[in-house]
Amino acid sequence: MKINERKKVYEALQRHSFEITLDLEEQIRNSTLPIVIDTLQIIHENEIHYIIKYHFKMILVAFYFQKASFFLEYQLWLYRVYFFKKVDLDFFILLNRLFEEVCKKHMLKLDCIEIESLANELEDKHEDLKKEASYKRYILDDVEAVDFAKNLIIGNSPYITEYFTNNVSNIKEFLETYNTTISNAMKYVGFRWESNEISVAKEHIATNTLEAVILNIIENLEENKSKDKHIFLTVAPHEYHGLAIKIAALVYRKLGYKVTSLGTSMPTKEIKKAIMEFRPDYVIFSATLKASLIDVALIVEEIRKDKKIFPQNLEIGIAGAAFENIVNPSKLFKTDFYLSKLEEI
Ligand code: B12
Repeated sequence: MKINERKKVYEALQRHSFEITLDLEEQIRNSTLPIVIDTLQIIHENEIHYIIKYHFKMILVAFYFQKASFFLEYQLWLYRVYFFKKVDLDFFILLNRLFEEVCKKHMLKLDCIEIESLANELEDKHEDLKKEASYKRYILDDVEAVDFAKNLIIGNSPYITEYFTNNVSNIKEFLETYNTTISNAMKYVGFRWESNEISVAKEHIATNTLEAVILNIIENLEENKSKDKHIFLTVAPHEYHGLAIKIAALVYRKLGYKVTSLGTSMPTKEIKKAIMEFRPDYVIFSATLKASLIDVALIVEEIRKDKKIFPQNLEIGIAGAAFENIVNPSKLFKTDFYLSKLEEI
């Protein structure tokens, strides 16, 4: 598809996002098809709303970046989650076809041709994705990380504190532990949620237990000399995954940087206002959800266009799990850098 066409489809989808998502949700809720009725017995009402919201965002991602693979990767994750919940995965083919029909109602026919071809592509890959979702398991050989994770899930703070006391006495050791045990343990927690073995509540307990101990550990590490550079950290709009930037903020302060962290749930307008107010040297967007890729792309585009922000001496960076598996993320997102690890700053 030519760049202009893809932009047209993307813009049409954005323009009609409200009608499309609302209509689709209604179609699902009012459907009398047995597969939909059965699925709604398993998937909670609120969950359907989120599935449609993320589905729409991932279609935007596919058109914005002209990469159907982003959508298919997301679809595989979705299939894994709902395979474990025993949903008939053919439901998602129906969802895609309904999406296509709804688009045809609200958008120009010409703009829907590419949406139809994306739905066809998914249908072609459906059986393979189903098979992959049914056997793809997260196997973690790191016994220490599994133990660590199990203790996080039950909120065993004394165990976590002792682990850090035994393994971390300086920033280098902290980073080693962070990139191995902690990262693996949290992935393990996520996989247990994905495979329907633990609840969101337990994900929260794990995060809160880790956060309470880890921030205290970093706080007590020795500080480096001041670097006279100001880092500004923020999470992609609409995301709750804020632990990584809380850790990043503290680590960078210890490394001698001046750090301003906006945390989660900041609207784009406020982020831009804050950049103008604080005039940092670097602004870094952290994103974890694949659906946030579109939010990050749009915010970077908006900041770059803003004449009140540029030509300020500002470098824009990205970091977070959402960018994993993307070849050259900084090129794709038109940023100055991408960090896969804290120490890459
Ligand atoms: C804890 C957690 C939550 C917590 C977040 C609490 C909080 N205060 O942060 C809660 C329960 C709120 C949550 C909610 C959701 N989550 Co969640 N969550 C996780 C979990 C288990 C761990 C994330 C985490 O904190 N890791 C520890 C931190 C330190 O590591 P990290 O974020 O991965 O960051 C690393 C790098 O990416 C990088 N990095 C990140 N930011 C930055 C910034 C800088 C400056 C630098 C240098 C580096 C850097 O550094 C870290 C080390 O490598 C992951 C599992 C996983 N695989 O990660 C799922 C996971 C991310 N969640 C997921 C999902 C789907 C959700 C929900 C949609 C559904 C749900 N589970 O409830 C909602 C989303 C709500 C929303 N709008 O954001 C999926 C995402 C799937 C996808 N690919 O899009 C995952 C992967 C679970 C899974 N296996 O399916 N979640």
